[in-house]
Amino acid sequence: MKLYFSPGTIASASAIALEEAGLPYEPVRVDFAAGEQREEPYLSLNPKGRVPVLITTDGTFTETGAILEYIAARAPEAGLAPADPVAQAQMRAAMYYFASTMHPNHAHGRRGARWADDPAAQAAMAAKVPETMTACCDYVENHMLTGPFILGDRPSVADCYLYTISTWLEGDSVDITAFPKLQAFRETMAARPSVQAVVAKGMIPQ
Ligand SMILES: N[C@@H](CCC(=O)N[C@@H](CS)C(=O)NCC(=O)O)C(=O)O
Repeated sequence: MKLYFSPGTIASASAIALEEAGLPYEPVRVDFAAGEQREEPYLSLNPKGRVPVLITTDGTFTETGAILEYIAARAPEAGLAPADPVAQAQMRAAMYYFASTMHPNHAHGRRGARWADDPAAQAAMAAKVPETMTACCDYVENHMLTGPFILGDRPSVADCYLYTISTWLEGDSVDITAFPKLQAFRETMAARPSVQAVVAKGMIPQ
């Protein structure tokens, strides 16, 4: 498999899951500074101009939640997605929340041009990020982290997603010390060999 990534992005979630699953992959860096994600040949891989892209023998996949579920299904022995439908729905609820709410809130900080041309409007969106991301952390702390992990005692691909987003919090001016469960979760995940391997590959800047 090939995983297209840029350091510090949501693509790290898929890399962590691949490491957890024990599936070999080649990380391929996309140079955001050079705008490679918005040009050919990258646009032929992902017309959305975003990372991640996962190329597999089954096809080419985009969207973090879909990639994570594909990885979990490819390595059932790793137990990265539950068989129980209730736990599955809980895991998906977390991932949909990250994709539809928490990640877009973060993106309002540096990617405001997606939503407004007016520099003042972009600055207003960026100024709101600490507040909206803090509200998301409050939700995660009090309603999502039911144990050390999202599903309680056992890690799932949703935790790979949350860990990656949690690495953005200082940059978003969120005071993580206000969220002890989330802080403990981040420390637990950072100590896992999967995360350490992804850091060693330069995908999560330290
Ligand atoms: N819904 C997509 C979002 C992917 C996304 O927005 N990726 C960002 C990096 S975190 C990106 O590629 N941005 C490049 C750009 O905006 O030019 C997913 O979850 O995979």
